[in-house]
Amino acid sequence: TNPRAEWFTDSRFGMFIHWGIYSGIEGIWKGEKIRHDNDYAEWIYYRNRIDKQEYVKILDRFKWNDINPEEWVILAKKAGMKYVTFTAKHHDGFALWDSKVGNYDLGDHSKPKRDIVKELAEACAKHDMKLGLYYSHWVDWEHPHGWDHSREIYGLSEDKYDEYWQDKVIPQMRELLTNYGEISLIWFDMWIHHSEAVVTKKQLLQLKSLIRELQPGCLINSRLGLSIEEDSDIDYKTLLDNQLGESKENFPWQTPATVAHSWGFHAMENQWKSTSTLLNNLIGNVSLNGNMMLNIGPRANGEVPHEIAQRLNEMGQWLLVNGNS
Ligand code: FUL
Repeated sequence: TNPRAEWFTDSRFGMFIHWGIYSGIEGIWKGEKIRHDNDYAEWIYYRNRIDKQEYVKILDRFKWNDINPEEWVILAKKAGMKYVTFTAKHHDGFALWDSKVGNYDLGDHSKPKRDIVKELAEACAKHDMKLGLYYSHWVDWEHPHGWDHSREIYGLSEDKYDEYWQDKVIPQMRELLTNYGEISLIWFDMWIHHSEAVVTKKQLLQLKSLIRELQPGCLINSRLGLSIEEDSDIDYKTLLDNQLGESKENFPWQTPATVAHSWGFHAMENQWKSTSTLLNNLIGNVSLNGNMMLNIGPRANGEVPHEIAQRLNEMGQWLLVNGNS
């Protein structure tokens, strides 16, 4: 067993937070009729080939005074969750902290200047909550040499990709692991194996050693792109619902889950799971020694949709009576 991951296996229940520029678009771009298999709100920039300047301008509409990440942490606490994982950088490449790497980050595009990672880190410290960060390392739609499906068609050169890696991924991860106190886990997001991708094993190992060097206690998921079988130093597996058969093996694992469908806030959401379904999923995971990380997609003003808040509160009430701690 992996002593680093003990707290994680014991935690059982965490909160995933998808929030970014896309939250202000709410899932539909200029009357878009969804015809793609991927209709996630957080994929809208890519799906509609939105112009980068136009995309970042969405931030001008954000009501900065209303946004208070502490409310997300308080909700997590009430739900009985033990950690939160925030999308510091999603596939759109926009950094939701005050990054000195480039100028595609909240420090350069919010007035007054905001740093959501910092605010969240402070709220977590205050409420005794562990903080994890989602970082899209493999996919980056903003950087000219980052990976996306359409660029791949023209053939991405490994040299150019390495420029993206060394100029953006490594220095940004260094910032995240240096400036915000303890980071309990990183949730990388690469759903294919590195042998099928432009990213190399060498790059992934470089990223892993950076984390081990700066935050030796920080957990790393299998979506770094290296499997646990290949590298026993990976801390936990990311499993999807249809992979739960695998979960009986002896390693820490987690399934990420949504309350409805999209991860980012979507105005047309209509497939809300019931509280009892969500509780059943949680219990199912726990019975197989796993974790469930349930997602909230707050609106641009930070508000958590009431459908989600209600279910989380109900789960918390159930856990108060039936849970262990
Ligand atoms: C996927 C991403 O493509 C989705 O947008 C979302 O973040 C989900 C948790 O992981 O790989």
